[in-house]
Amino acid sequence: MHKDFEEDPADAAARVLEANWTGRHTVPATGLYPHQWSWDSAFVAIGARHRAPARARAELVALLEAQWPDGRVPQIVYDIGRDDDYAPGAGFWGAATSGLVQPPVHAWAAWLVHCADPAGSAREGFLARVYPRLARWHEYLHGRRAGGVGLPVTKHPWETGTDNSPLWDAALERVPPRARTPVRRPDLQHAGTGERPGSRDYRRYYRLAETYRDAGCADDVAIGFALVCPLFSTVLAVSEVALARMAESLPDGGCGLPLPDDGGDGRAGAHEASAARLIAALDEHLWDEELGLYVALDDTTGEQVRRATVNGLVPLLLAGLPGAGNHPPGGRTERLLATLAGPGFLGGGPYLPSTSRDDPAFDPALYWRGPAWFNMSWLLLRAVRALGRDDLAARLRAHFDVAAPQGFPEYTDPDTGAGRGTRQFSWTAALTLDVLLTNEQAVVPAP
Ligand code: 2M8
Repeated sequence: MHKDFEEDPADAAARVLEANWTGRHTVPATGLYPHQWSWDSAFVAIGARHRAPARARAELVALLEAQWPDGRVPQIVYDIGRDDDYAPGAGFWGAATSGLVQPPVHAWAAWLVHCADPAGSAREGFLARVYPRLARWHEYLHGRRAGGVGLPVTKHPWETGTDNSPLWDAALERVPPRARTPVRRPDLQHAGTGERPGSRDYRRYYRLAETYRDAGCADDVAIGFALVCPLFSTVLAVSEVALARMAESLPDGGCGLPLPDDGGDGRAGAHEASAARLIAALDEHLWDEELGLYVALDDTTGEQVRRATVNGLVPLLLAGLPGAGNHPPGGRTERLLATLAGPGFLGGGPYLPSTSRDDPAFDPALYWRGPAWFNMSWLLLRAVRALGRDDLAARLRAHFDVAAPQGFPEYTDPDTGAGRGTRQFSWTAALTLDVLLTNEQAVVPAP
């Protein structure tokens, strides 16, 4: 019998995080992803907080140290010694980090990390250290990244974290599949071509990244891709609530940072208000009554992108947020739960697919177009737990049972649970650890 079968799954998961720790941060996977990735580090910290809270804090602090002066937290912080092992690298950006971003899960992660070890956090002054940077990160998203409907736009599929989702297909089609920079694919040494985006998509990815880079990563220049994503907007709202809890916990209510214009209730009140604004905009502009979930919005055309993906279920998290009021309105929570349990998602097979089984692009093997990802199972698990739906929670939790026996794969087939992509993948290990070691019911716990 393989060693992992004998080992306690939590010990096996902790071992993966240990192996992927470089001394400064945790790589998502030593071969395929050899640098520090933004939202991966947030998920890693969420898992690491249980057994290595100081490490979890260090993970987030290291990422936030790479913050740009304009407030953005970069998608990738490069390990320069390994620049040939992933493309595009630091040489492409002419900088130590990528100029793109990823979904803002960080403040939520930082709050969960704090709550797991408040004494250690206080000893290190963790909140006082990270809160101002996280607040500036959100200001960047609310300011320079505000789209027409007041929700943040993503400027590249890589920024969505769900890179190859059919949500981005139509917008990507408009990008010429020609880049000046030769496209290198070191990723294909570590994952099958059938599991990764195709070369035409990669040429478009490069073209967009090049255009953004050459515009000095300025956000007021149209580069041909500006998409509002329900997942990105939702985690920003959850993270705003986490920032409110942080501000309340700090002795000066927020490190003496200036109050935003509408900060009548102090910084905590301003974060709550900001979450409420995001939620209202999401409800007004991203709901799709026919599909029974939220969809993306193309900020260039003003049109909704009507594709059913797991991104559109993630707003269920907002139903469990304290202070989110009557959200989602008009029975939408029940409708979302029905979609989650319906044939396109959990009703059609054992694990939660990234793209609905009913969508024409559904492919159980292809990266973000069908496979079940552990971070998505984790986000929805948190949502349904907060809503007291133990039946759905048990279904989502079952995904984590197949992680350790298969060496913590990057994702799995949504029907068979067979591992796909790379192995010893950090967020799979971290979130498995979290599911095994916590029973938290609240989306954002009280201090
Ligand atoms: C994947 O994205 C990178 C680019 O950022 C890639 O495909 O090379 C995505 O799954 C993304 O969500 C993730 O953060 C990254 C590292 O795990 O890999």
